[in-house]
Amino acid sequence: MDKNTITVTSPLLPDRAEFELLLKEIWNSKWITNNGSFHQKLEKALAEYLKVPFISLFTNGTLPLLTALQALRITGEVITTPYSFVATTHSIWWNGCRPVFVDIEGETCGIDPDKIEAAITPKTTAIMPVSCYGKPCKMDEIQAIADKYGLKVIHDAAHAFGVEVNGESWAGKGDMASLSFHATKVYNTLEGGALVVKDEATKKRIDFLKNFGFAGETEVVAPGINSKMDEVRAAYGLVNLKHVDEAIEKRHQVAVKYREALRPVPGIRFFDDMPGVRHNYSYFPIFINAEEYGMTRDELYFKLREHGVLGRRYFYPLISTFSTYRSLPSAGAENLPVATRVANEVICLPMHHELSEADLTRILELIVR
Ligand code: T4K
Repeated sequence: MDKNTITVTSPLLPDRAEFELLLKEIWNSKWITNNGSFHQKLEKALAEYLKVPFISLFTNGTLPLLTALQALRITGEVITTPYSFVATTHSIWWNGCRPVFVDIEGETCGIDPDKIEAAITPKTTAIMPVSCYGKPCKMDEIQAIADKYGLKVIHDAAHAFGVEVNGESWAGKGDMASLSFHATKVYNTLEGGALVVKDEATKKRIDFLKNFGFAGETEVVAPGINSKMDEVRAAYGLVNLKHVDEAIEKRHQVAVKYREALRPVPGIRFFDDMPGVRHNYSYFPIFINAEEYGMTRDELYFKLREHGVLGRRYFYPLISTFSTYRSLPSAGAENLPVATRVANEVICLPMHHELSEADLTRILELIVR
């Protein structure tokens, strides 16, 4: 890739000297996976950082979703959003359940609680909302509906690392919440992820499930899978955690500059901070009204690309339009008008801790007209 290319994100890398010291410890101990000491330390450090009671590490952010559905014994139909990364819906499918798509609202790009009840059938057992871009979805309303109908809530919080609402961790919301520590996320462990759970017994069950179902040397208590994080990634994660607040602050400064420059531009909408929320600025989506802006979303997207600015159209196309899912009864565009419109308007602008003033000037000169 040309060195002048500006990518949508850039991974937060840990201090190498510090990481190498931990690597030496791993080499000396010869303990490289299966709940080693760095794995245990990272679980403890993350539970403290995220202010959550219990957390179980995974190899990525897809397997915790899959495992949460297993652990909660979800069957039948699961209500979810089409406006997400495809892993959200795949996790439902891999559990032999049917995804039921419900439209989103424009305020957070999360599932619209006002449209959930109409999608509930006798087969519905769970709701899987997503806090898209790290914006807190309308969880109070979603949880109230779940409680009324006896449904479980599996919260895909892949984007919401470190997000807090009125001092409360957003990763604690839902019966279980899943996080992604992929390279493209605010906090990464190369690949990685986690499941946040509410009590020790549930954590124990999750820990069995991610280790083939083993409960001790000779006892298998469930049809588990292998999704354990290894020691190298756990050590990397421990060092990276020290720098994540600084990275979030740098992202915040980028958001402030984008907003300042884009606010006067007709036809471009973006999110402002929400009151009481500690945001993580994981993405900076803008939404283009072609008529007012004088250019379509795709015209702007390809113009940016031509000039080496690689924004991304997260989340276009909608999951419901992929060939695997488009024949589902809930997948039609007429059922999903807001998601369909938003997917056609969005560009996520480059957003990371290393963007320079010169990068921002280059990006904004291409957009502001
Ligand atoms: N739920 C939600 C709501 C999610 O968004 C995701 C993942 C998941 C669940 C599942 O979590 P994981 O199983 O992935 O942990 C990316 C990521 O692969 C994916 O993690 C993420 N969501 C999704 C939204 O985006 P791509 O295909 O867009 O990534 P890629 O490889 O095109 O990278 C984008 C840019 O990032 C590159 O142009 C440059 C930069 N980059 C990327 C990588 C991988 C780097 O600088 N270094 C790197 O190593 O999917």
